[in-house]
Amino acid sequence: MASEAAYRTNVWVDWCPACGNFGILAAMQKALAELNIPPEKVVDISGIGCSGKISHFLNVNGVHNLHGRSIPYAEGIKLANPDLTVIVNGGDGDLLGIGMAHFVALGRRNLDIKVIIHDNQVYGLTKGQASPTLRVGQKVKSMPLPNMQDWVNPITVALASGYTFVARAYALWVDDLKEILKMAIRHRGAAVIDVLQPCPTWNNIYTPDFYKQRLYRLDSDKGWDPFVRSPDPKEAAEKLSRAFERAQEWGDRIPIGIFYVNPYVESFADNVSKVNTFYESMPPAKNVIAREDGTPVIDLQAMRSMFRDYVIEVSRNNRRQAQSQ
Ligand SMILES: Cc1ncc(C[n+]2csc(CCOP(=O)(O)OP(=O)(O)O)c2C)c(N)n1
Ligand code: SF4
Ligand SMILES: [Mg+2]
Repeated sequence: MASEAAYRTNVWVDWCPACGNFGILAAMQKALAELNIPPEKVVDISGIGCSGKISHFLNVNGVHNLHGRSIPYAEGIKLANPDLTVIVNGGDGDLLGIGMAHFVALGRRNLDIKVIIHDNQVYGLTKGQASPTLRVGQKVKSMPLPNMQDWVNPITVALASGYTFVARAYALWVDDLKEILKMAIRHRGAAVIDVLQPCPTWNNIYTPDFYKQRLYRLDSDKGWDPFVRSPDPKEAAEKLSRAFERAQEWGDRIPIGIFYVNPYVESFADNVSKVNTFYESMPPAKNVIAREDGTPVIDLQAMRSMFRDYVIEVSRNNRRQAQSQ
């Protein structure tokens, strides 16, 4: 097992005291260490928000990306180099507001990427406006009026979009979150973990006290089995429907844990391999682009003149066509 310290940078962690993001960072470092994945084999892509700063604090490859655009960026990286463990960290605003279309698209593709939603129900970085996970009628500290829009439920959206690993965790229960993260990373397919993350600076509704009184673990219920254990579509449909039902629960009792896991769905990479038989053995990142002496394999000079000849030919044809009309 690697040491957690191997995944720490020396960048000052500037989140507010008692921010739930600290728990998510610690759980990630522990999970990667216990899975013994070398830092150079991990890529963390984050969006803009307090949550997005995490890629500076994790000693792995990282991209602090545009607001809402982490998922397509991650998809490009994973497709180019399937050997990498690709993780997206984003806020509830980043992933479920501006980035919602990409969030849905990743579920449809079932590409092997892990999405961690830092669900604090606010736009933390921009001073506490309502995010897409704040309920209608609620008013957190910095809002002048109660929220006029209702929420989106990250679990039901993920299930409906086709994610094959869907879970919810709590940022301050670091060991539980770490275990779920490890399972998500081991799962081959699109995974999402909705992490309930207290924001003590702006969110005075969803506080640690609020959660302490309501959270319960799904696996404390003896009959709960979220794992699809055979390729039989009937079993998947039944487990999916139970997951949808359980995801509606948000009141005196709030479930955390694993809602649904289906390892039998083909991923986008499997489908790419069917079209391009070389993809698996020679994905783009493994293509040889230079000889041992550093000269490029492709003759760029020849390509340039081929391209020039092509452009000249096209413009000649266009001119001829225009003259004949
Ligand atoms: C394209 C674009 N639109 C808007 C913003 C302004 N902006 C920065 S962070 C943010 C929301 C952050 O909220 P969330 O994604 O929930 O992250 P948190 O800070 O809560 O972790 C917004 C709207 C931006 N940076 N880029
Ligand atoms: S504003 Fe909220 S989410 Fe952002 S660092 Fe502070 S406590 Fe954390
Ligand atoms: Mg947020």
